[in-house]
Amino acid sequence: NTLEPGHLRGQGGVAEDDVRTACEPEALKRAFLDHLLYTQGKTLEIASHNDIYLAVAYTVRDRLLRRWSHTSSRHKRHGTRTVAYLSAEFLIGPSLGNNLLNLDITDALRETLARLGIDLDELVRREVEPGLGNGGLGRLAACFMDSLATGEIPAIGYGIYYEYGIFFQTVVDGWQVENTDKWLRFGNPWAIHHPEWGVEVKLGGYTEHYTDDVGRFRVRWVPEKTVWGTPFDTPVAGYKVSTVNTLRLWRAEATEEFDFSVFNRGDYLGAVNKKVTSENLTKVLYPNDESHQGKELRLEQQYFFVACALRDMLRILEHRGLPVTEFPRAFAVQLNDTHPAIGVAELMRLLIDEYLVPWEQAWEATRATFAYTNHTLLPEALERWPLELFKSVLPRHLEIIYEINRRFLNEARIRFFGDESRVFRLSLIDESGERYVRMAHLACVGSHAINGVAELHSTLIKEQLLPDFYAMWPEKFDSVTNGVTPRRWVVLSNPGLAALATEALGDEHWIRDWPRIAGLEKHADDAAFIERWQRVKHTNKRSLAALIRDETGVVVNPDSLFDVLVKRIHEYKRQHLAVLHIVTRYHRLKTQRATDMVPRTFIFGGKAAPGYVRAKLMIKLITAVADVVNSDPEVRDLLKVVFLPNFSVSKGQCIYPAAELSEQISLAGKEASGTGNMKFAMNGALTIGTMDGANIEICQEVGAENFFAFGMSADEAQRLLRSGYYPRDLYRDDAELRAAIDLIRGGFFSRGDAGLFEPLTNDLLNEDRYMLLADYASYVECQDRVDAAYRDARQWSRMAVLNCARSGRFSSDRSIAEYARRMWHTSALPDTGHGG
Ligand code: T68
Repeated sequence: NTLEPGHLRGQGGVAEDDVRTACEPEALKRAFLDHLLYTQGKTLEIASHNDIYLAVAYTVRDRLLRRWSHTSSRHKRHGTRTVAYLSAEFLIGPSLGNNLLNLDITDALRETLARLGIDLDELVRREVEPGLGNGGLGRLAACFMDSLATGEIPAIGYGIYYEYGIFFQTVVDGWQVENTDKWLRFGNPWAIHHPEWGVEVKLGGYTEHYTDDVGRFRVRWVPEKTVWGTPFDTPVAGYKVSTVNTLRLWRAEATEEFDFSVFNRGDYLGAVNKKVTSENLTKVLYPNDESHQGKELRLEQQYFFVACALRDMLRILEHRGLPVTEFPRAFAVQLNDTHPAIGVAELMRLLIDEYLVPWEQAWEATRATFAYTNHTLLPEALERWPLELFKSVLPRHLEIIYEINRRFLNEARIRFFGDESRVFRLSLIDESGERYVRMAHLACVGSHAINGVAELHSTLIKEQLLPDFYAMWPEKFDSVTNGVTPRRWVVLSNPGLAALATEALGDEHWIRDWPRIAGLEKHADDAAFIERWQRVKHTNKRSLAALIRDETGVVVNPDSLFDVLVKRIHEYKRQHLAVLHIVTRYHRLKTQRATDMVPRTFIFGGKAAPGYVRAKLMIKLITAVADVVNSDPEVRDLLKVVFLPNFSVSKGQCIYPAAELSEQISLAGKEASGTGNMKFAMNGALTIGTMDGANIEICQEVGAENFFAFGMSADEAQRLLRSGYYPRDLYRDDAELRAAIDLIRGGFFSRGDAGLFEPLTNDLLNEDRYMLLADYASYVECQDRVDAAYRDARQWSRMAVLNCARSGRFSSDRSIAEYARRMWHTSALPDTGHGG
């Protein structure tokens, strides 16, 4: 068994292997000191924090490498279908703690380092995380990589090695300020660079059509420029299994150090400039979630990583000695939203232009290869590229897309005889005004499966987003509810809860089989268990309170109700609805001396897209209300409001375990799924939420009596909108709502500056696209029920236990099992224990 320390003995392993592979404290110590000296060039006496961190990281990475290479040779030998998960974002979070957990060496290493006077937990806490994603979509990709490895499913994650990840957020005078995220400054010990697997990627230029020597019709793409892509491979270990999969992220470089034609003309700076331009390609992650801007560089990024990924798969195919026609049997390619959808045209291009496969055969292979996951219904998030821009970057792909479209629309004309308006709607090219390439349509025609990320979302895709495609191919449409990994989001984040669960359930099987957490249910009425549960929660709350104090200076009461809203800042997510409720509470305190209120701490966190002015104003509103409320002596600790800057994976790990109330308050029909909602529930927070996304499924699972549901359903909201929605009438008729809005727009929270929040308040009164005012009364009433419930601490904890115990469905292990069975047709390839 490769899991046994020192397993290489007897397999021809030599002594040096021990320092790389053995996991006993003595071996770990030697390995660490070796790396400190021979990799970092330091002795313990003069080592910096970073030297120590890197030496520890290399020590841990060594322990992944043999399994990693065994995994890839096993995959090669068995030729099992490999999942290629294509995503522009992988928000993996810090690696050290996760790798230690999955290798099962946390305690051994902690003990070893402690003897050297080093605190492992501090190294874990201070680790710089790669912010290579915006939010839910990128984090989902990371949870999926963990579950694929744990499920021992052959998989490679393909994406971009951004030099700058999502910006680092600070708050200055209440406003968001963006700072660059130089996550690579001190080195990244987890990735291994493989320049030898570099790939050339063409961009721009034009095409030439010609007939080759044997009379075949051929196309040549003459690019304007080429860039060089090289992969950075990060091992992704499964939990206590020998499988180690790969996350392969690509960085762009110049193909030639200098462009000699320019150089020879004496334009040295011009030549170097071209190199810099190529390297700009993977410089920075676009920080906009849920909004599409047709930027050329973004299209180049998308094509770049997809082209690298497909080339890499062809290289692997060849290495396995398989012909190109075996592509779909070797790979199942999952498109994480439309960002990699250009892959459909790129695989076609490779097959027909470079491998000379006939069109029909190439098309069949392409469709058998791809599957597409949609993550949003918001119209502004749907990717469409202006035709001219698209043509200037990818001239050959545009031709291929035209041909795909021609054949597809002919099929549609026959299927929907006489219905030209439907053909117009189905087209891959939007011709209603300025012409665009519709990436979701390309993804649909080029895939054998299309899925939404929660039940409601999948229904709305079929009924509203892509109804014509659904009419054409109902069998392609599926639904896979998102999930999150319990390894990171419970075991690593909430060790107190993990220990309690293991004790109550009698073993650790729940860590790989999350539905077993249901076993906690029978302890929900056990007073001793509840008391321990409460102690864990209280400890977590105290840690979060300390973090809040360190980062914001605000002192919060750990005995107050921790009410948390953390996610990207967006109007549809309605953080400002939470603010209206807080202002209503404040107003009650000031006018009714409502001192019997349950003390609450409202904790906000999340980033706004730098160009999203409204969202940034929402942050200012939160901080402005916080300033007033927190400094009003009359309020005491009945009400505290905190905006915790730079919400990230690491921050999440401190926040979810300490939360008691999870705010999931998007307008029904707008949040595709949500995944934070699941992290909260697993950690025993109760949800106050709308019937949106996966909230609906969480409510079903935990029981309506353990869930604070409010607001309109998606149907009700749409009906109200259609029948005429007049937010000003609601304002006029609801005194508390009026008081809250008037306080904000009268300048009470902005030192008399009545204009500051006007863009927000005017919008609420006049348009209110996300219907806050329609849900306000229901929300506030529901929050009053939360107070009443919280007064009975024992009963509250019982409900919290039930939320955790009934969250079994929300592990990403379940999501991955569904994708594997229904869309990828892959299965696990476990290690039989007989070496590589
Ligand atoms: C999220 N989408 C959904 N997008 O909003 C959320 N978009 O409901 C869902 O749970 C989650 O995906 C996982 O399915 C995003 O996070 C982005 O971050 C994004 C980034 C770039 C462009 C568009």
